[in-house]
Amino acid sequence: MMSRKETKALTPLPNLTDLPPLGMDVHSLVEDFRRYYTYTLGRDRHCRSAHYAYSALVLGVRDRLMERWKATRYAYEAADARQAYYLSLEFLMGRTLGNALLNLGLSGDAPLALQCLGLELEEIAEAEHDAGLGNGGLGRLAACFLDSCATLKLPVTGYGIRYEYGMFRQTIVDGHQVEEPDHWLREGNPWEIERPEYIQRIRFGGRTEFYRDRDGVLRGRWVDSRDVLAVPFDIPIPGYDNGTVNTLRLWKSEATEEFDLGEFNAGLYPESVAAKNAAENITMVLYPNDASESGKELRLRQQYFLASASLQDVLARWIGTNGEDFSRFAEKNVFQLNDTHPSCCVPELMRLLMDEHRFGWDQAWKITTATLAYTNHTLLPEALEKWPVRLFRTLLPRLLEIIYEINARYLAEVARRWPGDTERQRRMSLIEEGPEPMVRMAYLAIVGSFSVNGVAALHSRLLTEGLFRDFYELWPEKFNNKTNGVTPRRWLAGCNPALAGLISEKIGEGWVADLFQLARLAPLADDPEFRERWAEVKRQNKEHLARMVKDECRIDFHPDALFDVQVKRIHEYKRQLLNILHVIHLYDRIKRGESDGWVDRCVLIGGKAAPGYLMAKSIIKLINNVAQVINEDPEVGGKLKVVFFPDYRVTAMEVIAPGTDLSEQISTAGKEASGTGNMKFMMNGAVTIGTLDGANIEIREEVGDENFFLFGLSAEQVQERRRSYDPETIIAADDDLRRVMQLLECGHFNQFEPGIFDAIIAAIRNPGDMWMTAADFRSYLEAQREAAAAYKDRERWTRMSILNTAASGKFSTDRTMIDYNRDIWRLEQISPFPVK
Ligand code: 26Q
Repeated sequence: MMSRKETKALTPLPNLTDLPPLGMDVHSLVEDFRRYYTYTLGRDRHCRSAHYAYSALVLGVRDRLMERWKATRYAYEAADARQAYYLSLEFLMGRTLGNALLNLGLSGDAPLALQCLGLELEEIAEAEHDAGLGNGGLGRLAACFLDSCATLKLPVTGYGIRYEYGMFRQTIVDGHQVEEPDHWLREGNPWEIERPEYIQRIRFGGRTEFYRDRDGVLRGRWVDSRDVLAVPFDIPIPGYDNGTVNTLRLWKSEATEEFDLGEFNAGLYPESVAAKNAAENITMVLYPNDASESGKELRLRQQYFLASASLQDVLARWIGTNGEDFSRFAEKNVFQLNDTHPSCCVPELMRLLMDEHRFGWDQAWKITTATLAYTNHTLLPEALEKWPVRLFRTLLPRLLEIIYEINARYLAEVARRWPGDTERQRRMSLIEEGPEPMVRMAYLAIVGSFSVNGVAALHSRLLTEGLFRDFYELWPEKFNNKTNGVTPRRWLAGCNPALAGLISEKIGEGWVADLFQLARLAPLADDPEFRERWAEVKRQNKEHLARMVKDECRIDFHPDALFDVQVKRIHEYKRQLLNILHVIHLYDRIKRGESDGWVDRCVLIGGKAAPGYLMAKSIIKLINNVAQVINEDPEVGGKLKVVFFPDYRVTAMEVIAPGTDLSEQISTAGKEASGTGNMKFMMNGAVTIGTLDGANIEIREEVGDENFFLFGLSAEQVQERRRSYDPETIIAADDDLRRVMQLLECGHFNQFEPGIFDAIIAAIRNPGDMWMTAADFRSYLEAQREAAAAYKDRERWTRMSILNTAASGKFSTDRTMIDYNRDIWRLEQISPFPVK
């Protein structure tokens, strides 16, 4: 590997980058494609690989983004705009091409241009790998936020990590999940621009030294550290039809020049290469856990690496224009922390201001707590991040000192507010005492931020009543709700062109950037002709989904059947188990000849399990075994089909959501912070069967309870019932559940694999079952029966479908970003300079 050397500085001519705008017509696209394909990529008509056609197209599209990118940056600079930075360990972007074409207004002309060359866009687009730099909801939310911020012309930059390996690819072998590495960058990534001119240096290890600076002030300084470089790669984020292009900056770790082989004693050659590797390992792989993984040093390195690189980048830009005058820094900058993962920002910003920019504690604290804001994404106490103090001491010693100082000063405030309440001080301390003392990252984030928000109304309320109650009592003004959303560009206009076309035909195209306009569809639910067309589009989308299921799972889904879908990470609280118990019940009814008034159903379940989460992996195995028994039974036939769809990811959801009738949102109430898949399904005209959890509550409020299949205990009832929960009695009193348990327990689905589902069975029967699967079984069955009856009445179902899409306006991330901006960021919308 070459080291990074300074190149000689140039004085560029003023007109070096002044160029006429690129054509946005079919002819210009064709010409550019040919030039890139032939000269830049050096291919000709003998080349059969879709990769090069894809690359040639992307290079042409990227040029058009590039000129808007510059025009946007200049406009932000000229306005001296206040800017926000969205810091996230995850950005689950999926594919970029289709979205870039849509937002640039090229989704009509690009396919025509390719047609002129005898190529098909759909086929070429398949060559793009998903950028799977996230686990699930939190990562995809970050991606949707970026799209909406660009669309709203908000000066927001995303900061993340450029993982060499993204979310693992999931294959299913004998019904078990098998993980394969996702080397998504192997064929290069034409969307990224490396920017070595903005490299930052990140410290690890070492110790603190105290010294007197030139004014005689005592200061700390981090010495004997082992340093790593952070190299930025920028990805353009276009707004919809508005000329704005924002930036997602992803950091890659590299060894510093000190690791250069030449500088090492020849005898230490292997050690020096190993040390270099350790530096470059930091950004090697995404942790595939969607709940915190305890104690892994490399993960803490990643978190600090992102926090430090991003803060230093913003500070360097500030100093570039303002010198060391930070008086207006907090006025002009705000950092949004996506969960606690980047919460090292709290002590790191303090360190940078004090140790590197000579601030005193109070001034530094003022700036820190005026610029950081924290979003929480979980209610599960066990998922709150904690790191061993011991690990901080060796890896980030200077940060630990600062955390202790923050803690001492803030606990003094707690003591002033509640004198003598030592129990409360212990509870609220940033340090959890015990045999292995831990840093409580959520508390650190709350103390260091001026805003703390949850992601749905129920979630935000439960945070202030439960998990963060003490903090709410201390600082009620910090707490607020920001209900999640999804971007309608990807999740309706992009993934469902047939439905988007029908909608635009009736109400115009304004809805794409103003989703509340979908409300104008509601009256059309009474128009039989419109319903007919709506149903026809849904049918086409179901055929498309059925083809994908056939290709992936070798099972036939008939589009007349009710398509019943649950896709999300596999987790006990999300209760894929409840879904499969219902499937077993349907099978039991067929086998017992109880199929009067039957409604044919195709059940699709998909999602990844964290590799170390054994229960989640058993649930995948159970779904696969149940599917096999049902699909192979000729007596069941077309009445019921079940698949476990492998490798669920962004690109799969783009086919799944448009083809779904019934959206399963069945978490134990009080456990799902928000959910966002629920919103994608609703937007695409699926009806929800769900509990009163997360954003389901707001979905039901918007669409009306007659257009939503509600079941199950409320969050309050769950709490209440926990004390006397007795699944044995529930099972004994419910013939349907008893028979389902009997089928499971007699080994009907694991004839040749004795005992493999024992842990699952025990969990259902356990009075301590946190997820209370048996408690909601009966009510779930009844809701499912209602859903089937509603589906049978095609007119009624289509009406419900239309009304769901019509009521989905609130769940656009445009609305979410307007809320963040009004209450937290307070940015001005800034129009880019025209591309001339
Ligand atoms: C933390 C530390 C170490 C390793 C991994 C992690 C980690 C990684 C990812 C912890 C949590 C996550 C992801 C959480 C997540 O996706 N939460 C979901 O966020 C969505 C967006 O707000 C909500 O809609 C979902 O309800 C919530 O579960």
